[in-house]
Amino acid sequence: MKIGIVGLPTAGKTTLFNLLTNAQTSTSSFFSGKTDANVGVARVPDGRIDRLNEMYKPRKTIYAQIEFTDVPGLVRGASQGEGVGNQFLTAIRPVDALVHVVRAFAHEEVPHVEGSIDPARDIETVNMELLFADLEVIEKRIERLENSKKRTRENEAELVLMRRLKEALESETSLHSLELSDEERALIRSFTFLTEKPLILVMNVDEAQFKAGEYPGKAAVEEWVRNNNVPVIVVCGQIEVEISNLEPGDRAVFMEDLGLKETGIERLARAVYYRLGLISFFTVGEDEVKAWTIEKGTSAKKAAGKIHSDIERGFIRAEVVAYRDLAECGSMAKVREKGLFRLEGKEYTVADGDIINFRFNV
Ligand SMILES: Nc1nc2c(ncn2[C@@H]2O[C@H](COP(=O)(O)OP(=O)(O)O)[C@@H](O)[C@H]2O)c(=O)[nH]1
Ligand SMILES: [Mg+2]
Repeated sequence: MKIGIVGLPTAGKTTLFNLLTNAQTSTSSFFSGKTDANVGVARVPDGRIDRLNEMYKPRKTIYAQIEFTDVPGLVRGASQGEGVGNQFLTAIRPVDALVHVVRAFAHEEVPHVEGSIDPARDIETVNMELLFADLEVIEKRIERLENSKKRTRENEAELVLMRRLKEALESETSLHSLELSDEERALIRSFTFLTEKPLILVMNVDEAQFKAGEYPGKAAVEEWVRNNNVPVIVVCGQIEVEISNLEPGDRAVFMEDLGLKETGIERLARAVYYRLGLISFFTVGEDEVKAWTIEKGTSAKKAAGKIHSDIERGFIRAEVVAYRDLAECGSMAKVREKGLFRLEGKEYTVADGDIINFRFNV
């Protein structure tokens, strides 16, 4: 799974990227003018894997992973060449979802590019730049189709669709919220439009705002979020950096003092999974404890195919235990004793947190 991080300069994108991927990419207190993207892999935090790890003490522990791409800041007019332009957006064309980091924090030494803190305005600015980037692609395509001498029936249909997309973007509707048939979605998939991607907002607040549960323009942001059906999670980049610099043992105390049950990174990972309709199942053993990411609604047989096509092909049955049952019972023996060990067939819909052992025959 791939996620792109977008936002204005100095919103805290690279700070978040470093936290997620344990990278040491330098952040900057001004618009750095960089034009290349940072790419890194984040381990999806999962307390269930931590616990399974303690139980099985496997030789290898494999968490789910998300690849993050951190691109330079978009500025107002980037599509017209302002700042460093918007060509760097090609780096996030292949991603599955966008995380938009919005700045709410105040910081005297780090001026905001627009001179003031106004998250709702910034959300609009970045959205407009994403709309413009898609519009540019669509206009080129329309021009090509219109100018081609011999147009097939498919070309005609595509032209009609492209004009519809153009109209939507011009009225500031993202392609994600546009009603399209499955066929139409399939037709435009290869264009990898940015506004078609699921979006998650990360509001980067400072410590005072975090503690107060308030930030400038919160009401306007919440209205935008409701109207556009986009999840927002509030994170304090500063606190997250401090947490990540602590020894694991000190972390819990520090977080408890702040009234935090989870880090912002954990909440973000969960929001991404939820937004993309993803769940995890686990395979366990002395050799390896591993998290596998699948779409909600996936059958046991298809899930087996995630591990290996042979296991899918030769699927016999799935031995399933819910993580929560194992955690409560404390051991597999107890799980069996209580009758919580299940045998499921190929049509079984895998649930989040299922621990599965596939029986197969090839
Ligand atoms: N006070 C405060 N400063 C932050 C926070 N997040 C980032 N910064 C600072 O803001 C500046 C810009 O951060 P950076 O991650 O480079 O932003 P980017 O341009 O969006 O990648 C850096 O000096 C960071 O240290 C935060 O939550 N609070
Ligand atoms: Mg940056």
